[in-house]
Amino acid sequence: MKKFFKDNNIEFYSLIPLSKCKVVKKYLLDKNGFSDNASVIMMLFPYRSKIKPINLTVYASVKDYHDYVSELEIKLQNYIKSKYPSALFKVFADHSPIDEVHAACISGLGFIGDNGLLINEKYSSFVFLGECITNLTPEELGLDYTGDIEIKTCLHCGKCKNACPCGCIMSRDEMPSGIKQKECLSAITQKKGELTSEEIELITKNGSIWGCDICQNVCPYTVNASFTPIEYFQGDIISCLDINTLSSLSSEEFKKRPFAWRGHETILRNVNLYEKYMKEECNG
Ligand code: B12
Ligand code: SF4
Ligand code: SF4
Repeated sequence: MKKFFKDNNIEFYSLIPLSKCKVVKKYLLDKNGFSDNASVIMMLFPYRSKIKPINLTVYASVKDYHDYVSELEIKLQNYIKSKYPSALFKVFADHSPIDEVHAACISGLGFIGDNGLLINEKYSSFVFLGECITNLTPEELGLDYTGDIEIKTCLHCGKCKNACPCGCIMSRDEMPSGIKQKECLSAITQKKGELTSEEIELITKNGSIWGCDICQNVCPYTVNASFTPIEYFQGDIISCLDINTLSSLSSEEFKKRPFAWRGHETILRNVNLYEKYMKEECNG
């Protein structure tokens, strides 16, 4: 497996037993035939390139990471099945049986910031998380389980909490800690249907029509963070999404974008809101 990761530019990975993870969607384990004895290879995929998007978040400006993960799964399948034809394994990202931030943290791949995200020392929080769950043993995988690691925390500098436009970051000394997901601007940009005037104002005034990067951009760990070495995230970046760019996308091209899963109408509504706001700003 080490050779596979090297060949695919995957720098941060770690093996842990599934029994150590917080299972949040058990049906995904059952559906794929995994027992409690399975193992999890957690992986980080850095995705921030040198191109800084203008009205999108970094994750919305690059090609959809779900497609990247599907391609990786096919490569992994060929690799593993050539040696272990009856091996059981599946790659998940996002729609996952486990709490991925927690799993990456206990795997030693980073620590959890007060903004609720996994922060890696080299790439900061601009890393997608994914995992391969398998019934292969550590010996068969050629990897060792990561032992108990010392859980680090972030600086608790308060910058993310102060900058959050929705006031939804709770620091660790508040209960409950973490973020209030319904109020997070990232969730608001993804809401279908009509928005309230407060929600419209939040979307137009905070610089992104899909997702929100504010608590990541202000984080001190982001200042000297490295850019992605993964080619998939370096090309075909949309840095500014306006009506012309959106309407020029063929349906095949549209499907490759991270905002496609919500349908055309939701992103079109946000683009229209943004353009209207920019026009009003220019007219004084
Ligand atoms: C639902 C969801 C959202 C929701 C709610 C987010 C939230 N934080 O609750 C919305 C739409 C708002 C959202 C937004 C974003 N998301 Co999101 N989201 C998810 C998803 C699908 C599930 C999260 C969840 O509900 N987990 C379960 C609950 C129980 O966890 P929780 O309440 O957050 O807290 C747990 C952990 O944080 C952990 N924990 C907390 N503190 C500590 C401390 C220690 C010491 C330990 C060990 C554990 C621990 O334990 C808690 C309880 O289990 C995950 C993928 C996944 N399957 O995990 C992606 C995921 C968390 N999102 C991701 C991303 C990229 C984002 C955005 C940055 C996108 C954007 N640019 O707009 C924003 C960031 C918002 C933010 N500050 O969190 C990435 C995060 C990558 C990273 N570096 O951490 C994930 C992992 C997807 C992926 N596969 O890469 N997201
Ligand atoms: S993503 Fe934006 S709204 Fe959500 S917690 Fe971070 S700063 Fe706040
Ligand atoms: S901005 Fe400060 S408090 Fe927030 S996650 Fe980064 S180091 Fe932690």
